[in-house]
Amino acid sequence: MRKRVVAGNWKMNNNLEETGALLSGLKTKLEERQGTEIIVAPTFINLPYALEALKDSGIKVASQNMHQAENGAFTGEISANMLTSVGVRTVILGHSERRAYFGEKDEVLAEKVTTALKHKMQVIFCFGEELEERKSNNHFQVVEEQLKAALFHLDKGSWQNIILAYEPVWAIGTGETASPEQAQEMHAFIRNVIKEKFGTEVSDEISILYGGSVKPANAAEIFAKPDVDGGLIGGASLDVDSFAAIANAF
Ligand code: G2H
Repeated sequence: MRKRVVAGNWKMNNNLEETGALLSGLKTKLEERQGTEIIVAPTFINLPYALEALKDSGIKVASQNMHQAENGAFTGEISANMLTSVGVRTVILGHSERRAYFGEKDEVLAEKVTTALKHKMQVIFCFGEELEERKSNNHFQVVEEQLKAALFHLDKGSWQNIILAYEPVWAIGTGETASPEQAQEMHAFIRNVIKEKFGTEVSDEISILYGGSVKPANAAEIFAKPDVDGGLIGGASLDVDSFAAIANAF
């Protein structure tokens, strides 16, 4: 059976005190949760604190980004080695906000994926079409190209450390969610793209998360779809009860 994952992307939210409150709430509510991998991604500066707070809880801690280079003159950036040296083993790459506001292109994302895997990190790779691309019926092509450009250089073995997160840009932080049918249609397409390139061994095992305005009210019907293996949650992950309800929505 494929791994189910519910990951919270906190984005640029929560200072130290707020981080502490959220983590202790999550620990209490989710520690005993079986069968679903729970991941939270606080801001860089609070990662060591989060790791300590969640020690022995089974909840994983991810960073929201990292640089592709090993080290060097890249002011303000964080390397894979820095992350793993404090115990962070999961990284979100390719989020649409990184693509839109920080100019991250597929080529750079391919390098980031390679670097993360070299450091034995687990990658949550995000991608998805914009509204205009869906309106013009180009969404399948766009998604296939994003996958090809950033992930098709990998060998089969690398896929055990990849989680895919389909996030249609028009549904991110907008309150508008893809319908469960739209999510299923795209997830099945994605699985097939992976199957054609890497075979069923990889495509049957890869967890594909849906992201974009997931909340307690819509999580269960989205997660019920056969090719949806969980969610990447933004806004609703900032509230203990909402995130716990989503994690329990399978
Ligand atoms: C998409 C998602 C989390 P939200 O960015 O990655 O955010 O749930 O707020 O739409």
